[in-house]
Amino acid sequence: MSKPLQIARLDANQADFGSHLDALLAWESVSDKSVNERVEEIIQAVRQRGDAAVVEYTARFDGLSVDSMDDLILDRARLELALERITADQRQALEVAAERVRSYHEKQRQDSWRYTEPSGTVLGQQITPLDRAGLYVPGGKASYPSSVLMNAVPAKVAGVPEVVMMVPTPRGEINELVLAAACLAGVDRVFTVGGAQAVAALAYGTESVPRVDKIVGPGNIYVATAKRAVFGQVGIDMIAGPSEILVVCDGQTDPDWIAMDLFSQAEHDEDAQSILLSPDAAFLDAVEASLNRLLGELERSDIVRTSLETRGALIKVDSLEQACEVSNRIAPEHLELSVADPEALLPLIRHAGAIFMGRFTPEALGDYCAGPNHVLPTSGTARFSSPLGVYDFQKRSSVIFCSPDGASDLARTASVLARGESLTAHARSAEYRIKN
Ligand code: HSO
Ligand code: ZN
Repeated sequence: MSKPLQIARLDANQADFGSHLDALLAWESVSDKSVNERVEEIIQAVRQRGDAAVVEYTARFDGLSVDSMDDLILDRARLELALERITADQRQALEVAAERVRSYHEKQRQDSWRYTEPSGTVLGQQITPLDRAGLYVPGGKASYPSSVLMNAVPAKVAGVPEVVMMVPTPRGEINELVLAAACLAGVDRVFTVGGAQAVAALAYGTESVPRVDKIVGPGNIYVATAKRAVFGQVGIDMIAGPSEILVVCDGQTDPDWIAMDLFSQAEHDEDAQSILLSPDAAFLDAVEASLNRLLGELERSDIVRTSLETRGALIKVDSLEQACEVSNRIAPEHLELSVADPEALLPLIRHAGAIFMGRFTPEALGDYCAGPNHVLPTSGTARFSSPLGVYDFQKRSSVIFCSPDGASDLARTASVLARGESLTAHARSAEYRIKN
């Protein structure tokens, strides 16, 4: 028997609950000065020396000594080869997931619209996709084929003609599942480059890497810092914090199921956060027992233990309604409503990245194949932001057409406002269009 799990037990009605909760939620993305400086240096080198700098950094950081950038390019034929190399089961699962993610995201596509006023003036909004998107895929333990689908499929559904992917392959280790997912998602080109140098190449372009308009996808501290640094030159998605799950349970779900749901986020990394809220104290005890019994069965039990002991909590609430209030304060990335009647609680939830309804909807299904995106706002940012979606790869342009009559009318208003701002040219430009 390994030592018992030290997970925090709290009561939402204890006097100092607020400060306990704040301490539990506190998480700062490390913004290390030395990381900033090194990232800045890499970005400048890639801007100035293009491919040569990318090749050098790839040799230095990934232990890949290649002669030129050509050796770091994987074309569509190589992606198709990856599809052949994975098992039939894996291929089928990826296909099912890609198809479900695609159908869900089709619904998000925004269409252009317009309306005509009685004067004949037409107003509207034209929707266009980005020309080119860049997708970063981490190497190592966080290299997820499912994330390739979640990032690339919405871009393709939006109509982005070219999706370029960057994935490091330290010492030449290639993840065939990642390439197979890229193939199914319709990724156009892949470079086996990672880190800040990959972000810099996407943001500024090199002889071989085309400059993109937006960079999406998770990454380590170097990648996140580089994305922040190139923001403005290109668009970026969110800067993702550690994964989180909040489970609200009425005490009637099998405690083993809830324990495993909590583990499922904790196993992402040591900083991940798993919290359970229940009005049933005996149920919290039962889940704690399940956590202790099942922990040793996990491949990543060390990561899970650290995550649960430093950032996890089992919290007693008065009622499911109070659980929803606490949940709104947390604004979790993932919220499971593991209760008999989740529909009754749904209207009480104001801030959550994704809401999993009922006992048969574990977050893991959403992570892979339910259809909605698994790139979600973390660290309380669900208060003001939304899941990654097709809309992140579409832009809006306003469209204005004035008929002669419409222009004449509008010009009177514009002229008054322009003169109030002492902008004579604006006023006269408008007044030329007034009919006399
Ligand atoms: N739960 C992660 C996504 C993921 N899970 C990928 C498994 N693979 C996002 O918070
Ligand atoms: Zn996950």
